[in-house]
Amino acid sequence: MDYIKEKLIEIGRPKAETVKKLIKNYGDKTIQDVTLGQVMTGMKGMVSLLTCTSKLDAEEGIRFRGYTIPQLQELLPKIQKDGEPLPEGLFYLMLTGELPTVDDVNFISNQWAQRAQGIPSHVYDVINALPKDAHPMIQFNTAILAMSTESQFRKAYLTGMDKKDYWGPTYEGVMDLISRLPVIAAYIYRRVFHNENYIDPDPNLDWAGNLAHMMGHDSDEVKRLMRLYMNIHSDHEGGNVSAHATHLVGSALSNPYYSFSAGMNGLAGPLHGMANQNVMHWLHKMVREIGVENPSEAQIKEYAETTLKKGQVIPGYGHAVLRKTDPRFTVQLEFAKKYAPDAPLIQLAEKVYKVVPDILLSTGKVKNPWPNVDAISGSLLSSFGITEYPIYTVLFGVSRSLGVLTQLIWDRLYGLPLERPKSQNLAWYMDKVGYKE
Ligand code: CMX
Repeated sequence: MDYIKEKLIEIGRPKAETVKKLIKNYGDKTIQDVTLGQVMTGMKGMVSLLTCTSKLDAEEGIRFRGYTIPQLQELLPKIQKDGEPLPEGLFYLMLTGELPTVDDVNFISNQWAQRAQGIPSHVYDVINALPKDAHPMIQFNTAILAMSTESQFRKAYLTGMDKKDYWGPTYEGVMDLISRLPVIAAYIYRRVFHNENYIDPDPNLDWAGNLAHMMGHDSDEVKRLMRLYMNIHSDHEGGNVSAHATHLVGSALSNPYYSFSAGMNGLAGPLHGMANQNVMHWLHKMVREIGVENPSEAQIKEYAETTLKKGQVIPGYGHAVLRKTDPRFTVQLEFAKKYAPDAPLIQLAEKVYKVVPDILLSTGKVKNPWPNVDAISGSLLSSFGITEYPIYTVLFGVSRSLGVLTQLIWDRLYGLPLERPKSQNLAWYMDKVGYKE
């Protein structure tokens, strides 16, 4: 058993005991009143999930195990002193709650490099059977499901194991799956956009650096950008669609591949991870329709207002929880200013940022008019040469595996049961609040 698993037993067992005692001794305590509005508007703010990896504050943004993004940029191990932290370190932090040492990060990097070699050949056959113009998220999700033939959890479950040990093969499956996602993502990228001209992994590179390398973007800057991208998209508490879907499906003891694939199907929605691609469509359509490369603020305003008049959303803006500019937006803008200060797409994204919040506020209904992570991520990737927009949500998905699959390991460590909320019909709700037609 590796030392991380030993650590998880040490940390996880007492926590599982606490969960049991909470249910037994305090299970009938009311923790929150639920309003009809909450139920009917996507359960916003309804406390109903147990997640330890990260916490989202409406004003401040995300904290991973208590640390903000700027704090982690200082505290997590990096390759270059002025570089971005290695996502391996963030994974270790989310999993154990402790800041990693350089040795911890190297251990995970090596583990992932070794495990990445185990992708069975049928996974590539399955991808190759799909048309090349199938959206990369279709290819990505299909590959994830195809990899579930390797599920260690499924095999262990069939042998008949003790419930409290389920987390062990879940951990193994998660480590396998995370290690293989960059290889799959790069394979799809090269298949669709680079004439099937594939690039082997470099065993000396870290997980995110290798992804950039296998995609064919080998510069130091793109590797740094990929580390940043993989960190900031990794986790956003438990209630976002990709995390919640992974957790929900996992609660049926579906293996990590099934569970993660469910999360990725959610990520592929335009209100969630697909927004990064849609932002680029929106920007390019704007430039095309206005007819100039560098539209003025007045022209952007008019275009944004037309989008709203058509009953469409402005992608990259708004959030179900956040009520301020997303710190994941800010950190990307800072990166762009440092490494690509003159990139036209970044300047355009900044101009949109000046104009769009006021327009959204003026609707009187948008609760958060500020940019989210997707408002700039595509402009940034594009400015560094990754111009093929349909791959952006796949990259988001590779990153998201770090958080949601850590949450899945913790679901098993806590011993959480099958999720099964109660549903009611419309008449029940009308009756409950005394509504009369
Ligand atoms: N453009 C136009 N209208 C918007 C809007 C936007 N960017 N954001 C919210 N609204 C609208 C909603 O559609 C809703 O309209 P109706 O009352 O007519 O249905 C109203 O404002 C209230 O919505 P809200 O409570 O402010 O927002 P929600 O919590 O329901 O939705 C989100 C949040 C992200 C889905 C929404 O802001 C949105 O659609 N944004 C654009 C898509 C996007 O960027 N998604 C990525 C989010 C981050 C991620 O997961 O990656």
